[in-house]
Amino acid sequence: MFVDKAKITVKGGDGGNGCCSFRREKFVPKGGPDGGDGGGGGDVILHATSGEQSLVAMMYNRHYRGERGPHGKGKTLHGRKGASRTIKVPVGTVIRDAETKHVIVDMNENEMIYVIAKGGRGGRGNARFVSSVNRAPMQHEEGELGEELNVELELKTIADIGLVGYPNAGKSTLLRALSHARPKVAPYPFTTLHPVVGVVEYPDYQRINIADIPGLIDGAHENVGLGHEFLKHIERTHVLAYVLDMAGTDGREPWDDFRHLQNELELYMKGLSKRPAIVIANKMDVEISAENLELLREELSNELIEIVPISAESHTNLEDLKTKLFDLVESNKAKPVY
Ligand SMILES: Nc1nc2c(ncn2[C@@H]2O[C@H](COP(=O)(O)OP(=O)(O)OP(=O)(O)O)[C@@H](O)[C@H]2O)c(=O)[nH]1
Ligand SMILES: [Mg+2]
Repeated sequence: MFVDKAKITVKGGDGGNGCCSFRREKFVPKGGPDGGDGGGGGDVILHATSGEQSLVAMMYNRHYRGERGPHGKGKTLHGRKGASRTIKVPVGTVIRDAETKHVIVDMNENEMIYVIAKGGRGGRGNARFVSSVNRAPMQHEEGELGEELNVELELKTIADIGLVGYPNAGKSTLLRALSHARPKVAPYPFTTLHPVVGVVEYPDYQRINIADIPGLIDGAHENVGLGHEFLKHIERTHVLAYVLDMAGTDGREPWDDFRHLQNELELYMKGLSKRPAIVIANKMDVEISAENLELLREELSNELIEIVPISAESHTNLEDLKTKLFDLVESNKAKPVY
């Protein structure tokens, strides 16, 4: 199951109480205060990792707590620090305060760590309060409470490249051919129901991420089809790759597809269609495609966009495409995307 929104409660562990105690031992009169400090409560920590693709775990578990710090004891035994609780989230998870809706943190980098709820400090034991005028203090502190808050998590996929196309254009077939990701492929629209990120590897250990995004149709920005729920996963990709069905399998023309897709993106978010982009002309193994490719080149002759003909199914020209995708990502990487 794919979940890209969740609401959870996080609470740092409470600190343990400081102890009030006096040393009592045979032949040691007036042993003095020996109450130890309470341990600090454990934190709740967010950890962004590329190993997670969805927030599904948070649907089943909505409460996350750090461990309480143990109380201090006599003989100046201090409590240890309570164990912290780590929540793994996919890269690209934005965390908001559930009440104010303010963004607390954007977990936008792999292996990023953030303490979302601090554990409370442990209280001091009476051994800490000795002074020259008070040799037998009874004073000791309670542990502080751990921080508690309600937060909303929203996943906005981050990838170098987003595959944008109508249903059935062959986006998932392409991602399967380029990476180890295994999105489902089938000859009916809306096979892909949620974004899948695949890693494309290059001989010199370089890699780029490509996100397969569910098919868009006209009106997607108004929530037609799978709608803008999924357009948000395109927002944070550096480069857009328009995947066009050159065979016109579903009775549309590829150049119309290209214009309509651009239009949908622009209506959803101003400037989105101006992102660096490339056109992937797919299904070139079908006979009619060659003719359509010529027409597409003519139609787009005024645009500064490169058109790469391929066949995702028969793996034709994929090496060339890989190189071009890499170069495009490299030359646009420095610019932040939001
Ligand atoms: N002839 C031919 N068929 C292809 C090619 N690439 C994909 N297909 C077929 O097109 C159909 C749709 O492919 P998918 O990869 O599922 O398409 P998609 O763009 O991911 O579709 P959605 O997930 O519904 O948006 C499947 O039947 C594929 O076998 C290609 O290069 N040539
Ligand atoms: Mg698909």
